Amino acid sequence: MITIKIIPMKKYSTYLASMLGSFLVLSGCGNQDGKSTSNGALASNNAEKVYVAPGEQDEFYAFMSGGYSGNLTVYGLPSGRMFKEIPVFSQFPTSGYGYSEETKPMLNTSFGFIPGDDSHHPDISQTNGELDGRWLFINGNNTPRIARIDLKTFETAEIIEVPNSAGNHSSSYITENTEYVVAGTRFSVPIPQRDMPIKDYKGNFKGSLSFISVDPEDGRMDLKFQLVMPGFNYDLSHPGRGKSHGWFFFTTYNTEEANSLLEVNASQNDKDFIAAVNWKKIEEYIENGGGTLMPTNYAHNVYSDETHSATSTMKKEVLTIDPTKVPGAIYFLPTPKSPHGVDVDPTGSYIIGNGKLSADLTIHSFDNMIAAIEGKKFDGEAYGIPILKFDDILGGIVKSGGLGPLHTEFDGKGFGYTTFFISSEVVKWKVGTWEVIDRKPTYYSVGHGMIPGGNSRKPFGKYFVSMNKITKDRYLPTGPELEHSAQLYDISGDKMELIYDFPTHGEPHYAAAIPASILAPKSQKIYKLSDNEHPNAVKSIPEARVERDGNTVHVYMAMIRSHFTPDNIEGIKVGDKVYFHITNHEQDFDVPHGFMMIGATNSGLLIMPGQTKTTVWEPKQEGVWPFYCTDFCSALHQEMQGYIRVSPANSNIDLSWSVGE
Ligand code: K7E
Ligand code: CUA
Repeated sequence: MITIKIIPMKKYSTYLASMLGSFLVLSGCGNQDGKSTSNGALASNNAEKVYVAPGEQDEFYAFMSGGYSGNLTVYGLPSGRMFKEIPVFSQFPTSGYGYSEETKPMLNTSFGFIPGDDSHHPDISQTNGELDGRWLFINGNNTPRIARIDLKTFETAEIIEVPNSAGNHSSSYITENTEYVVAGTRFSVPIPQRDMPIKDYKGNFKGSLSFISVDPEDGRMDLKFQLVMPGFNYDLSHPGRGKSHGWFFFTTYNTEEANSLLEVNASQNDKDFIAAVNWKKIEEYIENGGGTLMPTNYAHNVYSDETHSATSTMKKEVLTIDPTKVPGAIYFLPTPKSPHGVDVDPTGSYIIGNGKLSADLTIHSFDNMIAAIEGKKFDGEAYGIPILKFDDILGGIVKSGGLGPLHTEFDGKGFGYTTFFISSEVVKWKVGTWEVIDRKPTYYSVGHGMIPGGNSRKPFGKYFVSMNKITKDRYLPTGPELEHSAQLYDISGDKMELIYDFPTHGEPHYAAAIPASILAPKSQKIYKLSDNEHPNAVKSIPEARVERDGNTVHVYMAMIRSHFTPDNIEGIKVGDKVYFHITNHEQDFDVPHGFMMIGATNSGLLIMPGQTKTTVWEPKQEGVWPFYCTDFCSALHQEMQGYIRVSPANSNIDLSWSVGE
């Protein structure tokens, strides 16, 4: 017992000392630089670069993942102004998402109703490798899910659960025609899940890589197949593009297959792997009848803009692929130092491994990889999957001089920008010559960086956003909890220039941005009342009514500036369950109405023009109880209210309702 503990602890402390040592030295000088450069950043020409005058609009939309908020926030660039929080995996009282009867099914999973998650990586749909601005995909990391956001309505349109997965981290990146959105498991687990000793992990746990097809017309997702890979940790992923379209690359760490104190035990191998997956080969294999259907259970939740309601369907099987059965489809690229991000340059020629315990960036060449595969130059295999030789596939090394590279973005002008967590900086380097061009500090400990379109064949290389993990002294203190900090760099010139800081919500691991000129013209303004197919919609005032069915009461209600129809209801009894189905009759942009009922153990609702939403109230006490509109909708907003008379459970007062009487 004792020896087992002592050996790793020794390594552990050496390792920690070396990592912390460099962290303290580098972030220490980063701090001091901070004081001086931040004065430089206040130069008036920099202020002008981010100043969006009152009434003017931003150049880009930036969608920042919400991390542990489970949501997605929308910002303008360069102003850093927040426009909206889009609820995705979490209940959201602001709008009633996840609380209204219509949206509860969106949060259904095989584990039941889950009101929160941890969202990491948004990615915008593409056509021919360019952002098309139709949808945005984002992963739920904890209870493995992928959501699709409709970029016309900026609402969550669909959530698909990913079975046989745990820690859906290498997600939700898309191929260059949005053929697939992928998911990869961070934690390998028994597949199928079963009761077994944890110590038997090695060789028995598996990691799934899931390919989810996206319907080119309506964006609907469908889990096409799942590769059942060796039990490593699959961390991040990126699609090939251009010449490497048809391939997908996934980083792994913990090829040691350790199941305890990974901090030490998963850092033993000098190199882990990037898994290169030829998904077109796998498609062929499936077309020829390959793959095995495995029984499973996962939720597929779809929201309809016509019925304004979501439905949840439980799916019962998944097509699994044994990688050793598809020769030529999967290879391992040895990559030093526990790589975190894997990124592919806009031409698709280079695959960048960001070895997080390293100073250097390993660049694999796609052409070299293909040549090595064709020459069958392998360096052994892992669980039947061929390992290519490091030197054969190497395209170059960026001797960065930084420490702890995590992620790389591209500007479309031939440069890569890599974030370094430990040395708190972003380093600009030249694709092909691998020389370092520029470096700037970040405040502090940057995770991902983001360039609008940086994940596509055509980036818009004007700004770089650094998403930092530590905020410390950047803003006024707000108690122990600080929002994370983003920093905006102007990258239009040779040298990067830090021009702005702004706080972000939750933990934006990654972000995706797109020119406003692509999205803004398509942004929907209202829902047409005439298209409303909600089964409980009140589309004309005479349809407003109240109906009793045993102890259940349905209130079919309409709202328009500045009253509810009906607004007085009598004949409700203690112990009833009252459903309010409320339709907003406005047909003007930006005129929502809200609804809150005293004592309702639920959030309120915010109902958009033309939309119907439902909430439940269970009156517990006799009396006359008000409800009101929560959104200041007109000069007579305070008049937008109503009463419900609640009588004893045994009373015989008839149900009645009225407005204006
Ligand atoms: Cu935070 Cu992409 Cu989840 Cu790196 S990940 S930082
Ligand atoms: Cu409707 Cu305020």
